Amino acid sequence: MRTQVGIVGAGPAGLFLAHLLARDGIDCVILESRSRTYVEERQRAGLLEQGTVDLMIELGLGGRLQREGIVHHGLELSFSGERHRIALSDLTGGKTVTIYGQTEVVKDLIAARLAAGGELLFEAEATALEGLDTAAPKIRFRRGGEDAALDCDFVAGCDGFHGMCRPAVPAEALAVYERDYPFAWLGILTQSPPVSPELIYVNHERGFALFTMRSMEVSRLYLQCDVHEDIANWSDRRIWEELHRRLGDDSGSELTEGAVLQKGITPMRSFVAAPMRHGRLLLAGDAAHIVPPTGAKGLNLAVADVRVMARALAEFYATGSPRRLDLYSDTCLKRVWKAQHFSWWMTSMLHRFHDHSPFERRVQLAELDYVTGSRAASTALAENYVGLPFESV
Ligand code: RFL
Ligand code: PHB
Repeated sequence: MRTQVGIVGAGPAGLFLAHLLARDGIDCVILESRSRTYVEERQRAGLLEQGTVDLMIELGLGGRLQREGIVHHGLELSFSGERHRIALSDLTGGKTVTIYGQTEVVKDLIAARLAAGGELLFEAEATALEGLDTAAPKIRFRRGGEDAALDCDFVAGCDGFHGMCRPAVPAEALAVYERDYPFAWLGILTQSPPVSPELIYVNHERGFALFTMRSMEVSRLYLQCDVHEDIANWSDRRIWEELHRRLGDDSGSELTEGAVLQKGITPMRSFVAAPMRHGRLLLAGDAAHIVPPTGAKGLNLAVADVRVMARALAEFYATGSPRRLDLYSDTCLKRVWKAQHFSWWMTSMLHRFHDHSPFERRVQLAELDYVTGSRAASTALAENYVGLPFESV
């Protein structure tokens, strides 16, 4: 089997890349280790930056997004028992964010890719990369119990944090920067209307909470919990009680309870591997970097990476020039590090740290008071949250 760009992984990075390449007439094949249903049902992100929404529309993939996505013009920060609104649109010259589940993005991209006759192989697990230092790399993969190989010009490593592409780079060629947090998020998906039309981020004595949504009928709710927490210790009753408490919903009338459709625990991590290119292997999305979800940046960063990658590959195939490919890693990392800073900052400002002294706790609350009280500080939060402009190269 042969193609121009062999893509490992059908998450947001791999799928957006395939659509961008197809638009430029570049041939690609996606190998995905999981089944189509598994990939489409995996509960993850929910918040799209304006630039991600614009790209879906530009690629002709925005039909359902424009009908079903929920456009948000602001968010709320809750601390010391009070809620404060950050007017995202007013502070950013009219920019918005859109609630549309990653599950829905992935479904739309897969359906459109298959309808266009794109090669997207499910249950095809990449097992080894060869010849990354040559102009003819090869991806070995396993499908239906058989070993096979995909010959290509470039390998796009879009296989997420636990994938095999990043480990295929010799350790001495990769610098790793990371930070683990001493807490995790317990997330539930529930058949109940959102508490409020806008997202509420809560800094509470008992820990962080986030009230978000997937539609006007389905909510997505998160609680800060211990990093070693066992989900078996969290009955639905205990989860609802904790959510009411952190929301300050003493009467129980604000947050409507509903059937819990899904629940799980996500560890929090900041991670960057650099450079994002090794020979003919280009890494993108979670394969190269992870942010804690507090800033809602993971999916959006994956999309920003593959925009840069597709443009570089298009220039290479059109002119033979490797100029943009040579700039790929540095261009992406500029945005990645700003998103790292923002995600770390939001995480630090909004969570309870058990090793914080009373002094550090008061400084944290003072920061929240400043961010919500100062137009300059609110603007800094807002412009990062809606998404920084794309770098032009
Ligand atoms: P993905 O989505 O992990 O996709 C990688 C794909 O590669 C496949 N794969 C392989 N395929 C073939 N061969 C192999 N050897 C393979 N190994 C792996 C995997 O099966 C998978 O299908 O990475 P990608 O494309 O880089 O996308 C990244 C995003 O999924 C991730 O950053 C976001 O979900 C993060 N995130 C959020 N991002 C946002 O922008 N906004 C949010 O609101 C937001 N909220 C979240 C989040 C992530 C969360 N969790 C669960 C980590 C909330 C949560 C709770
Ligand atoms: C979500 O809707 O799942 C979501 C929204 C905002 C975040 C994280 C997750 O910061």
